[in-house]
Amino acid sequence: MSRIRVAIQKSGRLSDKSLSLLQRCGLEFARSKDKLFWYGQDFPVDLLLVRDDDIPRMLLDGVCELGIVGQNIAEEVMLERNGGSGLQELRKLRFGGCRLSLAVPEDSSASSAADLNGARIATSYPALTTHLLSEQGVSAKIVELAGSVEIAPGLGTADAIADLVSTGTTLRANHLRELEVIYRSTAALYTGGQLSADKQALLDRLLLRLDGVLHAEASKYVMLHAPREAVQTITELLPGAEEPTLLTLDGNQEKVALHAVCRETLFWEHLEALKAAGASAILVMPVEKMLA
Ligand code: PRT
Ligand code: ZN
Repeated sequence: MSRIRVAIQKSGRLSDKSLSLLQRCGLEFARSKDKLFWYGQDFPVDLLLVRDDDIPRMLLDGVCELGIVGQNIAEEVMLERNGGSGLQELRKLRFGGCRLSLAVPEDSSASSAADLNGARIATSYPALTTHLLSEQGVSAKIVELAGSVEIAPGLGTADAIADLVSTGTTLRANHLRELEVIYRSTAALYTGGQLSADKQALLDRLLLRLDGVLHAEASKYVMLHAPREAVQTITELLPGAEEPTLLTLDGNQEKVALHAVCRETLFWEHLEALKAAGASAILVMPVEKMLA
């Protein structure tokens, strides 16, 4: 029987969330001694634990059928190969979010990407940065660095950097100012190309489970008390909710209990708006799995 292999990052920012996502899809693995290959139990999907930078190439070389990696890395590899196809993004995932930003020393007079024409820009993403800048008509001299990009301007080896940012702490610690976001990235699930019919059937089963998990993550089950006349307004305020269930409250004619599944992220602002519309006793519960 066919099996498929999923490559995930061995140790880094994406590791725990990638593994936990697969586990929530019902996959369980026998952890092997060498720790690089974990055999899938019950479901024929095995795990490869590798450096994130190796994942796109492993997909293109057919070493594995699936991989979870940052879009930043997948895009870089695709552009390196002149957009030469190969990687296909199957699903965006809800972790690993960051932005690729241009940054300059705090005292620089640059105010936008256009001011970096002809400048030396240090980055670990040379192809992506060149591509994004050229879309803006900016041509820069790329200084490729594998890591510690943020120290290049201080060392005098670059005038600016293009690096991943999440909180901005690294930029501030190095006296750099974020000039412009040029790309936004999240982790995503990729495949490397055409699969045989039996592997495709396996992938389809896995994607069905994955979609269930991803929808459930964004969804919440909401229970609240609503004045009868505000039911319509309150339902419209619940993001992505359709046809709520209404239940009578014993001994209370003015209010009903309203239960609904919100299929989109429920922010504090939504809850505040519900309260303002007359909702009370609001309970928000996680949804563990969801199949349409
Ligand atoms: O060893 P291996 O090669 O597998 O790991 P790695 O060190 O290359 O990658 P890792 O674990 O650091 O990042 C893996 C992926 O996480 C990246 O490819 C991105 O898709 C995503 N990601 C999300 C980030 C960040 N956020 C991030 N903040 N990757 C790197 N950073 C770095 C950034 O380069 C900078 O040095 O964090 C610093 C900035 O963070 P703030 O919070 O100070 O702004
Ligand atoms: Zn890496």
